[in-house]
Amino acid sequence: MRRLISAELVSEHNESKIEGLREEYDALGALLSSRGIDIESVTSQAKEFAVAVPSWGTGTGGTRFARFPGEGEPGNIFEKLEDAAVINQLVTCTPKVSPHFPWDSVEDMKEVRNHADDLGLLFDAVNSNTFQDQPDQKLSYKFGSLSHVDPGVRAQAVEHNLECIEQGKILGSTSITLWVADGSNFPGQSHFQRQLERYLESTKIIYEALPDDWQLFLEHKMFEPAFYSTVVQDWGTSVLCAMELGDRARSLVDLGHHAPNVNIEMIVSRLIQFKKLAGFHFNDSKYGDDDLDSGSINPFQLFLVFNELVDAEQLQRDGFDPAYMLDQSHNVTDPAESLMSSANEVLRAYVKALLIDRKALSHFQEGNDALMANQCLKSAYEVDVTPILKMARYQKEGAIEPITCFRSSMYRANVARTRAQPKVGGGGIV
Ligand SMILES: [Mn+2]
Repeated sequence: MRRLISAELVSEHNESKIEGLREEYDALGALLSSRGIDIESVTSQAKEFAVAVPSWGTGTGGTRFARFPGEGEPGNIFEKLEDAAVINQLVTCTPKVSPHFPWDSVEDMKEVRNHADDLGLLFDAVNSNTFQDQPDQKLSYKFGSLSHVDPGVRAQAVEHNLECIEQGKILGSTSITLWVADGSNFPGQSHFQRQLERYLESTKIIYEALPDDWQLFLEHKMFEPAFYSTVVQDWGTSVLCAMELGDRARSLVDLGHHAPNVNIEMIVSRLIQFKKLAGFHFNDSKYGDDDLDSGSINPFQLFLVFNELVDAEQLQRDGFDPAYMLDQSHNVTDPAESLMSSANEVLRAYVKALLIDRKALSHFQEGNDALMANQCLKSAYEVDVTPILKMARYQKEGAIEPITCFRSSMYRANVARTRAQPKVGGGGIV
């Protein structure tokens, strides 16, 4: 496996930190032991955790107003994979990349697979794009794609999804995520029911074309780019469509795609209960779909989501196998640093959820002891698990402090010398 940051640099970084880390780790080990928790077992679970990186997240995102790309950003799928490999080398929990087509399409997708193999990366869900027009495209998606009133546009959008599956097969993916921008901007513009019927009709063709070991993930989003209505606007519509399609269709939860203050952890619980949880697009949000870095605004909510996930994992719920991915728009940071920080925050939420005393929690729940039940959750949330995250990375030959190590490697400045100048300008919401 090719490493883009020298192993010597990473081990020098670790050498300077390991002594302090051992002390912190032992102190935390003693605290956890007093609660009946074996730190080594938690660390080994942390080492197994993985969250995928979106290929598009390796570049600067943007808003409707502007995009401010940084020097040395990746300009194609090969460079995106290189950045993803650096991220995984340092954080050790992001071994998969989720590609987006046609952005990541090349003549011979086998070359992409080989490049990823060489870098020690695998592929997560493939993503189709029917929310913008491509230069050589026959019909426009201005008024929708899979639910468009024109059967020709719907057929074109279906065809694109089938091509995405073919490309995904070459890459070794086993799922496709559908997010469509279809909706309306004016009351009266679209007939809600007929629009959803057309969406389902198109989606059924995609579902039928899935290889036997593939799943179809349906991603809902409340608003944007359509600002009055969206065809798959919430988890209710998403799960109804998934139920209509069949067992291999499930609902994907993007944390930013809900109204403010929605109880997302409860949605997660419902989807688990009915075997309809596809997985996640992790990010954070303050007002709407802000696409902010995971754990940067509301880390407690992220913890509560993982409380549900760990509960299902420990109960070994039938059919529970969610796909974890980051989906953020990095506007003011180096995308690699944001992705490293976010992978760490998602892992942190998972590890904290592992510390919850579920027997005690259940006891308080059954006894209607609301206050103690809440304190039981909080006592896990309040533990600083940083030493476990660091030790998990150290034991997997990653970096104890990934962002510090990344900066000292000068990776970005080095690739900026050979990569094409980034394009400045227009909006770039993805
Ligand atoms: Mn998403």
